[in-house]
Amino acid sequence: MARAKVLVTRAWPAEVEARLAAGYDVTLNTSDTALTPAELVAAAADYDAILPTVTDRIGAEVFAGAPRLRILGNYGVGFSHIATDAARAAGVVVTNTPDVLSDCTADIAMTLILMAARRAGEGERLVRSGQWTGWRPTQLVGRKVSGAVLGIVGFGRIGQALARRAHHGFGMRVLVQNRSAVAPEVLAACGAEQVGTLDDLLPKVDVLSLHCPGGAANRHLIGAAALGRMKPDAILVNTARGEVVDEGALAEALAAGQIAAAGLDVYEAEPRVTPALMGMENVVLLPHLGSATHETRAAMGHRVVDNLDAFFAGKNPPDRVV
Ligand code: 8YV
Repeated sequence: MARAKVLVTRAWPAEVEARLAAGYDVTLNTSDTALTPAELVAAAADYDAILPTVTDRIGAEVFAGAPRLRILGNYGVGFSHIATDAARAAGVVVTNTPDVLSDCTADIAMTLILMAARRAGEGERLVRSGQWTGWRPTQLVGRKVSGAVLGIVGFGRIGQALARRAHHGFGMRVLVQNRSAVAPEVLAACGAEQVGTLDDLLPKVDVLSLHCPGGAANRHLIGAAALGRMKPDAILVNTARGEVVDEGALAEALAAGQIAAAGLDVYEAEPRVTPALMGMENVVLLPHLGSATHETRAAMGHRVVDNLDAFFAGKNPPDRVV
């Protein structure tokens, strides 16, 4: 039987590329250049499987006509870059990679909390500039993280992993806002308390960390109105999806002192960042590093291939989202 034809849209960890090459008629992206929209449409006509990342906008046009494409094995847990309704209508299966990146993404959220609260980016820039004149009691004084109140929006696997770190490692009080009721034992495991609505949560927290899905439903969930309900000394952290935060409104809120600082790993139009944020000392900007460890990136790749193997063996892939 002919091997399934598989396209990998970006360069992946070598061990996973080798596993793919052993099982499939695979096309790798050795130059690691993002595909154009036209190349993605053409690929859907040529391949049984495409393995995209967050840098590939898989719009409805990819599913138009009668593509050869049968499965999209997304490399990543978030899939708001894929037009899932169009995939469903075309009978194309979509899978993602949950679990394996929860710890590392929670680590990056904690990194941003600490960097924003303790002014680590500013400090690093000061040292590198050669302008540091030595220790002073009033230099780069930030806010204490231990014991502060952390608000978590979206209490899935990553939100819970952050709550464990924050509560057990830093003695933070954790408040949670989630679409559905969270099981009492899940809350108890990290001393967390669920509040009713986002509006209830916002005025109560010293740090707000976002862990909900992206996409149309949560677009600009944190905009001018939400930012206006936060404390003036609060910190906003986003490791979820860029579209959850209205970047323009965030820049205005920071400039007006409505909130104190922000830490961002994701952006509305990656790799572009709202220019006003780029010049602000109280904003920490990371280049979408959430899952960027050797261990996790390999595990994500293997998770995609596990899904692919199940699909082409005629089984339901374990991480099927469409
Ligand atoms: C990935 C992420 O690296 O998994 C996700 O949703 O945001 C990142 O950790 C990225 O999406 C790769 O496609």
